[in-house]
Parts: sequence; C-alpha cells; structure tokens
Amino acid sequence: MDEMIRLGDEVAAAVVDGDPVVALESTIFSGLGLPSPANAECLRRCQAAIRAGGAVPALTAVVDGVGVVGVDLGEGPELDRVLAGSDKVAARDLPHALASRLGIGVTTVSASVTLAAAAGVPVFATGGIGGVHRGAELTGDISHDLTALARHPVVTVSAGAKAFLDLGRTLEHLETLGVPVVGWKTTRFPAFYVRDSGFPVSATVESGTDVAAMLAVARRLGHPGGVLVANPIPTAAELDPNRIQEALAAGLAEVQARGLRGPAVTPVVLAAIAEATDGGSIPANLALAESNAAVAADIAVAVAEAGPVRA
Ligand code: PSU
Ligand code: MN
Repeated sequence: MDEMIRLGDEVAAAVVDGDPVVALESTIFSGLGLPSPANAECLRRCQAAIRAGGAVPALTAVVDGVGVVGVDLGEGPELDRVLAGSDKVAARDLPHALASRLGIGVTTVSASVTLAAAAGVPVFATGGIGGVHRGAELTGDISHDLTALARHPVVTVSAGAKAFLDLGRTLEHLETLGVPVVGWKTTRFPAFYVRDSGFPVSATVESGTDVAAMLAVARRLGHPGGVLVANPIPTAAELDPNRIQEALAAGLAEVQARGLRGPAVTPVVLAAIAEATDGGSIPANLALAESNAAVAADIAVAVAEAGPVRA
C-alpha cells in the first residue's frame, strides 16, 4: 500500500478480490496478554478458526516502523518477534511508533481497528476490549478502544469487555459514542470469563448475515463507525463468577498497592487473575478468543458476500 502500512501477501490479495479477512490484535498474543506458551497456542487456535470459517487471518502489529496488517504467520522470524513484543501500541501511539521506526509494537484493539480500517479490512476479532476502568471518575482511565470503535468502520467481535472494568459505565460510554453493541445469539452483555454481566445489549443478532445487513444500513445512513459484536465465552469454558470476583479483587489490589496507572494496569491485572485462578483463567481466555475468531470469520464471509457497501 505505502511505506507506513503493509498488508501481508495473502491479505492484500483477499482485500483486492473482496474476499473475507479477519484482523487480529497482537497485544493479547504477546506476553502482555498471555504467558508463553499459551500466547502462541491462542494465536494458532484463532488462526485455525478463521481459516475453518473461510476467511484469511490478518494479525496486526508494528514491525520495523511499519503498521503491518497480516504478519507473516509462517516459519520466518517476524511472528516470533511479535509474540515476544513488549511495547504496547494504542492508536495514539501509532504516529510516533511509525515515525520513529519502532522495531516491534504489539497493537491494542484501538491500534488494530485503526490499521484494519486503513487496510480496508472491515472485521476484527479480539478477546475483550478495553473500557471504562473502575474508579474512572477519579483516575479518568477510559480506554481509547471505545473511541476507536466509534471512529472506524470495523466490526469488532469480543467476549464483552475486560472483566475488571466498570461494565455499566463502559456500556454507557459506548452508547454515548453511538456504537451499536449487539449480542451474538444473546440478549446479555458478556463479561469475558462469564457469559452474563447482568447488563443487556442494545440488540441481538443470530448470524453473520444479520451483521452484514446492519452494516449496509449503517453506511447508508452515514454512520461512520463500527459495531461491537458481543460473543459470550463458550458454556463449557465459562469460569465460576465467584472465583473470578476473588481473583479480580486480588488483581486490583495489586494494581493499587503498586500505584499503577494507564497502560500498565491491564497486563498486571491479567497476570494476577491467572495466578489467583491457578492458571484457570488461561484456558478460558483461549476458548473465548477462538470462539470470537470463528464468529468474526462468519461475519467476514457474510460481509464479503454482501459486496461493497455503498453510502
Ligand atoms: N483484554 C484482555 N487481554 C488484553 C487486552 C484486553 O483480556 O491483552 C488488551 C487489548 O489489547 C486492549 C487493551 O485493547 O488491553 C486495552 O488496554 P488499555 O486498557 O490500556 O486501553
Ligand atoms: Mn487506559
């Protein structure tokens, strides 16, 4: 495309042909999201689910100062470098990361939807989006993920938002920004490790075709941004809500004790949850990411079949 953004060969061909592609973020697959070797395993399973659904996986990352959509998932060194990445890059970090030719940057949801939109990829899968943190009324910590979802014409599939957020305020914020929050075969907004946060979604969809139809209407009406598709963790992988509450308390206490702020918060809480659940949160995280990838592939196929959306 240009020197700032590079599409992987297979991704570039699919975009040109209007074939289905699913973008993936890379923070979740780095040590900041999951411990090794679960991170590589998670990526393998997401990739396989996307392929099985008939779409091309497009892992996003910053590699040698270029925003890559479609990291080489083969044997080369590129993938290992991304998995080992420890510089978290959100959308606002992209200008400096690219201009200063950062070696490896792992992309958050906000950076990934920004790159996906720039590459012409309309569907993206993640584990859980960032959102309004608990205590945000004091700290002001609201993830840019929410604004990015509203800004770019990309469908994001996630298992709700990170469990340790203030989910009620996260949903209010998405409403303020005008982002449709649709439940995938559910009326309830999921809470990452558990299927029901106690909050409703704004609408329910039953298929990729339903989402494609929504997109067509959104574009016709001039809605500039994305849609959040909330897909609950598979029932068999769901964790006990009580256990999660205890683990969350441990994670948040550690954040407070260490006085952490901003981007440093999420990786520490995730690690503390893994520890407090004796690693039980990891298989759950893998299962929900894989399920999101499969749903995203379904949606990408339907969007591709519907053809280019006209305003
Ligand atoms: N949720 C997870 N694991 C993660 C993240 C979210 O279960 O690794 C990452 C995603 O990349 C998300 C980012 O975009 O955390 C949000 O970070 P922040 O709250 O600093 O905006
Ligand atoms: Mn934040």
